Amino acid sequence: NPLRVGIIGVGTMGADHAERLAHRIAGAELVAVSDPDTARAEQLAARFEGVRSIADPLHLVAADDIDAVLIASPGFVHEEQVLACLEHGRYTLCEKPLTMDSESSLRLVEAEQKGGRPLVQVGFMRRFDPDYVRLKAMVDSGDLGRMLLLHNIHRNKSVPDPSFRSEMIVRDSLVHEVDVARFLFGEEITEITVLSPAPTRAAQPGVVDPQVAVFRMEGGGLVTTEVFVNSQVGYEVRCEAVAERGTVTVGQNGGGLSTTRLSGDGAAGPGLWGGVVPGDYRERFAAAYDLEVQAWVDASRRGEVVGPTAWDGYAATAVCQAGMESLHTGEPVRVDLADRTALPGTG
Ligand code: ISE
Repeated sequence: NPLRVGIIGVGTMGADHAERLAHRIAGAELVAVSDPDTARAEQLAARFEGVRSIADPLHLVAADDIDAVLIASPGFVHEEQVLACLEHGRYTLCEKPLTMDSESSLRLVEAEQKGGRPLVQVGFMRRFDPDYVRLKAMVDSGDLGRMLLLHNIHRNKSVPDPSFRSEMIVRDSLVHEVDVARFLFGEEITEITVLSPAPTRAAQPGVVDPQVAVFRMEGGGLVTTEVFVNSQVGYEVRCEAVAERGTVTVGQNGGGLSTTRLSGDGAAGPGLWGGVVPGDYRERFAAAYDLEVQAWVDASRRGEVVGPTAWDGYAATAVCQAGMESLHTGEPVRVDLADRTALPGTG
């Protein structure tokens, strides 16, 4: 039987996922959507045959014909929605951030563990991006020796939402690099520093953009990240892993199509490269989102959870919370995670 899915939140990502589930994902059936903007939810539902709009997201979770829920609402409503999914035993794919602070994320980790079976996947789609997957395989193979450093660049053309202020850059954008660092190193982050360079005039007054973050890893590795959400140019996500015997880079030239060619000087001159920079994350990570949602559907139908877990969501939230503190002082802030072995159902 197909996995019967409901989507909560019909903003950019919710609508994108609806399209994906309805047309590109095997083994899933989009059944219902829910959003406080009921007119928008109804409009989206009307685009697909047999899909209904349910005003209250918690009613969607509880509906008899729902097996799994994709949560694409804003982070501040995630805790109650994920809890409802856990209570009703719904497989859940929750977009990042898992919740707004580490305490509430930890409550979800604990609630899931008390329920006795994993149900939550967090929407860190980079883990499904074929380029990041290749980079991880190369690092894990050990051919290049131990990984020492990661350098990330994360640029958005602009952010549409006026509420996207300095802290949100940490919580909504930097959080991806937090997960990438934990994923590639396979370790926790123990300290974060967020520095505030002079801001671009394209940012709203008072917003720190760009930002530069430094993470210290458990094993001593360091990660540097530039986040710049009003770069004006396009969506650029790059990651360079530096290991003892070489480096590997993802997303050179914006992660889009890239070309090399001769300069005007002909064969004697230097080579040039150029290409196209994708406009936004839906374009750059289209394959990652497809693979992520397909993996979620396949795993849910097998009664399993794959990919980033509630713990990964919690750890990322805890790092970002420390990052928001560092944003105000420029000083390093320690990240203290809960003792994983002391959680119910583990250790
Ligand atoms: C957005 O929420 C995302 O998740 C994108 O990947 C990120 O690049 C963007 O900055 C966020 O606003």
